[in-house]
Amino acid sequence: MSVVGIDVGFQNCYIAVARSGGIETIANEYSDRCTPACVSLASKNRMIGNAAKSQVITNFKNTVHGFKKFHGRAFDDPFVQTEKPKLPYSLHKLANGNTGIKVRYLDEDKVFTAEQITGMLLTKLKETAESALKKPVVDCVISVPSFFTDAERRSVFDATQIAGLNCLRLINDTTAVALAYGIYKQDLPTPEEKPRNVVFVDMGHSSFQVSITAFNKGKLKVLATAFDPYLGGRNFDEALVEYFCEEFKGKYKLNVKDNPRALLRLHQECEKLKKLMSANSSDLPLNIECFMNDIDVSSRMNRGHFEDMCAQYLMRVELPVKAALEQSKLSRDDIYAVEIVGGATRIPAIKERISKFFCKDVSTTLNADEAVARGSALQCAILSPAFKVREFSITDVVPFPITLRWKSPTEDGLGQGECEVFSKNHAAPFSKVITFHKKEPFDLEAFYSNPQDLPYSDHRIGCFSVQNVVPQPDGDSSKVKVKVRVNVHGIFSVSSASLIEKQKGEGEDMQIDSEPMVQNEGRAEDQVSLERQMIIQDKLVKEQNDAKNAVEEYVYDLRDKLCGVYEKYITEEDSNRLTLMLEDTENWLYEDGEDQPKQVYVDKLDALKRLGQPIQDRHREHEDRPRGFEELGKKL
Ligand code: ATP
Ligand code: K
Ligand code: MG
Repeated sequence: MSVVGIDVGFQNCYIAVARSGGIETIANEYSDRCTPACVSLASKNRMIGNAAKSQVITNFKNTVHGFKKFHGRAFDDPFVQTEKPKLPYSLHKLANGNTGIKVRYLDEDKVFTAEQITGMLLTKLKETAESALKKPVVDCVISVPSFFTDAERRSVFDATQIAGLNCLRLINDTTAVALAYGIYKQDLPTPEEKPRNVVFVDMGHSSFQVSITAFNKGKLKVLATAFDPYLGGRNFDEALVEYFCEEFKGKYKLNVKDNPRALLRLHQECEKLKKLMSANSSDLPLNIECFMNDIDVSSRMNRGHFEDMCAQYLMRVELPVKAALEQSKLSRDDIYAVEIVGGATRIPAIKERISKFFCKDVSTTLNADEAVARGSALQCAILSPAFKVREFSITDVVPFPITLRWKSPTEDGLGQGECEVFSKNHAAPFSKVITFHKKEPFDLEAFYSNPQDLPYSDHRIGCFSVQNVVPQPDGDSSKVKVKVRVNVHGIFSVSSASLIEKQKGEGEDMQIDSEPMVQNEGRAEDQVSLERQMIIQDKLVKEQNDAKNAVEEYVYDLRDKLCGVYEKYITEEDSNRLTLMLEDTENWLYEDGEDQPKQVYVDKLDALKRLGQPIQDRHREHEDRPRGFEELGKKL
């Protein structure tokens, strides 16, 4: 059984695995521990991760990135509508109202759901984990932002199923970080002592999350979470992009925004510049050759100017930090440490603001990029029977209060009511039993209590119908016990209901029909099988490419050797004939042989090898001979 944790970031994904030596983050086939959250669709196959990122500019219409926030979101959602014009690829409204992604794939127009795109990304991450572990990966823990609502969580969960993963838990980013921080600490207070309170701050590319967590030996309890779901590194990139677009309009008369390729390049360069400014306070150059209309552009920027430009974003840093502290009811003196992770916390002005608020230096004891994945792998290890790990109990919180409203069809007025079943920062996972007195089936509607606080346009969670409720034999109402639950993934449900019979005091289970407000478009089985087909297609294309490359390599290798080491082992005439043949093959590879079935390349290579092998054999025989004598000599 696999023990894997995956941090699916807006920009960057990391995988950590548990091995006998402990938790390790693993590298992909590019020796990169970071896999870009990027999927590129093409006429024959898909490219995912690093290979897709290299297509961002060349195949911009079909290279999908920045899709994490489309999970479970309506196409008409204001966030989706503000993103849409900024994206190089197209969005499409799905039949269920959700956001679809429209691309050209296998020479056809295709619309994929966010679940499918994340499913593709997870397929790649799964394969990376499998090649590191050298065994199939199924069980895993995946991280999500702490502010993800029910619909977003269900959508990510569906994506894990599309990829054939068994997600043991969707863990909140900051909770994974807290686990990575706490599990190895030997000096935590005993359960009777006052807990150690630590603030965790994660600013990634798209969002800002804060949690305050209390640690005792063997356990952590999240006290509060707060967030700015729309504040992250990308805001700082965009500020730079805006600035240079304006400047280039005046200086070079260029309308960068009309040219998607140039705009994408500017984005990449601005992100690099932003990172450089974290380490340098001096004036830094920005140079892009052949930027647009054959014009080279150049400019300069420094940290002070950058911070002025981003004042509106920097101002927002304090708000979630303050909100978290208030909710935790702790004072600054109760805080033991402020641990920061996430790429964007490397911006000095952000660090300063956090540090100033707590009147304390921030700590960077955790790996800023890998802590979320490592914590997720630790959670997977705890949940997996296949792995022995220190016991550690985790209590998370509900990010937004949840209200339940009930109504029966006929009992009008009297049969209606509502109550808040989970308050903000209520412990999670958690089950509660609520008792109703009913004579007939009734409906329960769950929704987030405060729509205005929700970073999401729909505050409804789902509708649950409790079936088969009947009056008691004496005509009185029956006592119905309903269990409501926020599960291990942070997903709400009405998990069971039972009718208590007056005489016996025993419960009889009732049927519940549940219907979440937002459902994944398309049947799960169809999406799973489509993903499998695409995996097979990618594999075929890869095998075809490998076979083609093998022919090409052989041609180059043999040609080099014919004028080098093989020269003595072939007649001039044969050598000329073979060289001509190699040249023909090379030309063929660029013309008719550009796109042939794998077997054609295999046969081609065999034919060439039949001619090359005898020369190689003669060469090797000759090489081996003296060495053989030498070795013999030494033995004597
Ligand atoms: P999210 O958590 O929002 O889903 P993510 O997990 O993909 O996103 P991270 O990998 O934590 O995000 O961080 C990426 C962001 O950090 C990018 O905006 C990147 O430019 C920024 N970043 C990385 N290094 C630096 C640096 N040295 N200085 C400034 N910003 C940096
Ligand atoms: K990340
Ligand atoms: Mg992140």
